[in-house]
Amino acid sequence: MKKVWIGLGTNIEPRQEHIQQALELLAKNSCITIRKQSSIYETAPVGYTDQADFLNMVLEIETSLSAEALLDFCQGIEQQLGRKRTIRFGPRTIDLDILIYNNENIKTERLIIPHPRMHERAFVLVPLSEIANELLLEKQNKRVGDLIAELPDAHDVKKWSSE
Ligand code: PH2
Ligand code: MG
Ligand code: MG
Repeated sequence: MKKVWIGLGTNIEPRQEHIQQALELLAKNSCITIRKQSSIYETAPVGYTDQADFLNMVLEIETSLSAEALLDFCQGIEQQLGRKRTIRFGPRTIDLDILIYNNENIKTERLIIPHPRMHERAFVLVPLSEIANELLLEKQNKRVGDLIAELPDAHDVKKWSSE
């Protein structure tokens, strides 16, 4: 079994439903067990800023799937939830990013793991710190909690509630 962290993001309504459906589809796969899940956070768009705010969260899962097979499964969920790929970093019904896979370094046409931008993204690190504050990002040689302390916008990432 591999230990894997996955980041979820959505900024097209109904956002909460998209997250919920993605969680259900992941949980239904007999090769995947969700071990931990962060709260849901509301975050300002990063990269391409002329779009709606996101809901983001992070999961720790255990899986027998290879990284490629997990990517296929995640992309299948994105398609089922109606994701259209148009603008890079643009609006999406759901985005599932494999952040870390079994502490492996993977570089293929389709996949770079650890996720190459995760260490600088508050919308990834803040939810991740809730479930893995001590996790070491080997490339940066820093723990999640220490990386957050260096981010100017970490306090903008706030827990979201549906009420
Ligand atoms: N995802 C992106 C680009 N920008 N901004 C926020 N706040 N949350 C995201 O999930 C996000 C983003 C590309 O995947
Ligand atoms: Mg992404
Ligand atoms: Mg993605």
